[in-house]
Amino acid sequence: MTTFVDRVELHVAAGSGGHGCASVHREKFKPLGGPDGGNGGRGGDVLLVVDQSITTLLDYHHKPHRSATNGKPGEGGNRSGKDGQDLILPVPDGTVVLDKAGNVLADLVGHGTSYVAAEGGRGGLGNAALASARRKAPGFALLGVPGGLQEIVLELKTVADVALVGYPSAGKSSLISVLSAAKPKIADYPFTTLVPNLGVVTAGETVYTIADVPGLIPGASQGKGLGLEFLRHVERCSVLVHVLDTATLESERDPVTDLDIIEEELKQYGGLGNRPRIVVLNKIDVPDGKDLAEMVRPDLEARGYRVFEVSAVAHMGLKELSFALAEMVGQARAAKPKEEATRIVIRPKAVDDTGFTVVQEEDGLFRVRGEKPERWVRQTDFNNDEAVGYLADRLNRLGVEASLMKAGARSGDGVAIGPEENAVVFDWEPTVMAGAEMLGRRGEDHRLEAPRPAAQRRRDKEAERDEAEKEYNDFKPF
Ligand SMILES: Nc1nc2c(ncn2[C@@H]2O[C@H](COP(=O)(O)OP(=O)(O)OP(=O)(O)O)[C@@H](O)[C@H]2O)c(=O)[nH]1
Ligand SMILES: [Mg+2]
Repeated sequence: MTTFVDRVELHVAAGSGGHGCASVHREKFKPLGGPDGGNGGRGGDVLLVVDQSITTLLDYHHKPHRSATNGKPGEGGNRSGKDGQDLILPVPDGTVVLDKAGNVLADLVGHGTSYVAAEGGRGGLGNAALASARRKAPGFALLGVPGGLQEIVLELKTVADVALVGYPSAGKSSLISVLSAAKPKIADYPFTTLVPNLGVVTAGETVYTIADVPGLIPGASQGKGLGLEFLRHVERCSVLVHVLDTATLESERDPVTDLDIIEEELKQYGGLGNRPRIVVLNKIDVPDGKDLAEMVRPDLEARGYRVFEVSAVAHMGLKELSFALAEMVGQARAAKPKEEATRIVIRPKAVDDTGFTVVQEEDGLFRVRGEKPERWVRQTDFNNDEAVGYLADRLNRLGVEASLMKAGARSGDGVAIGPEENAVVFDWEPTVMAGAEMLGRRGEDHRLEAPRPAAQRRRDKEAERDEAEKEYNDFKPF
């Protein structure tokens, strides 16, 4: 059974906003008491939050679809709908968030660091909130905005100060087991370690973490053995340790050749070139091993490496090694700029919410893009003429009409608002949109003067509410 997963695709859906309510206050002997439809609640966000007690992305491997709850619709009597609940997804320290194309969206390091992976939709305003001096009795409300849907990739890059690399069976896991309290699996067959192990070492005043990765073999960069896949777990380390086997029985191997081969594979992986490295010659409890270690030591030192002779099994040279590592980790930490606060909330990249663009596409279609126009379209109940008129007013006030005109759009041209896969397309009627005011002042509800029979009004209202509710209930992102 898998117990460790370090890369998952995650589909997150934030909650949708609840629809606003269009309702008219009713009292005995006071048939039209004014609009009293409440606002819809906000949809919940989906947040990723670093939790250091979590070490694997396994949960998300099993359940890759996560959604926050929707806001509730507003109700008559000025009752607002409840907000949806945020969904908090705990992730391990060192989780990198990427989009499907592989672009890094966030790098989550430090307990409590959080990232809004999908934003909840706004609730729609009820007709009470939409009322104004000019529009005393709006017969419509705004729809809730659908919650954001995101497909993201989570990748775990273990956060360790020291990383051990080397051939299979060189003794990397054995070293972790004797330097720290961690108890990784150790055995005399290659590729015992299938996933990185992490241990905490205390040397004097310094406490640091040490990790190993599955053994590397020649051709790892071409996918031989377990390949280089796990090297991302060493990317964050400040010190690399080459663990070299002085007691291998394979005839074509010796510590210096092993080192060259591992270095070549690291080079293929890339990005680790400037990391300080030291060499550990392990298994000097074996007499031949000790001899070989003495023999290669000058050669390695000539290349500029600090060399440590140790035996993980016989506990030789360990203290010296762990203090040397502590010193190097200390230097690396001192060189690093102090991290401000660990708790940073990173939001998805800010959208410019004031602007919009109008572009004529090859097929003649005019496309309007912009946070506001796109949201307004989603908030509009297209079955309600008054709501459509309100949308036209908003677009007009933002200057969309004028820009379309400037871009050469003429009556009857196709206009799309939104991205290709999710746009509202209509035939442009500038006189209707720009001249919306000419059709009579919107909001002066003729029903105030000549009310429909109460039963009819109730039926209309119920039908409207039913429809809004149905749409709300039907909205299931997955
Ligand atoms: N004699 C001797 N044997 C050792 C020493 N260190 C490790 N070994 C043995 O070498 C074998 C491999 O050790 P591991 O710690 O599992 O090696 P590894 O580098 O983690 O190997 P992979 O996980 O396969 O990459 C085991 O049988 C260990 O007992 C040592 O200092 N002396
Ligand atoms: Mg191992």
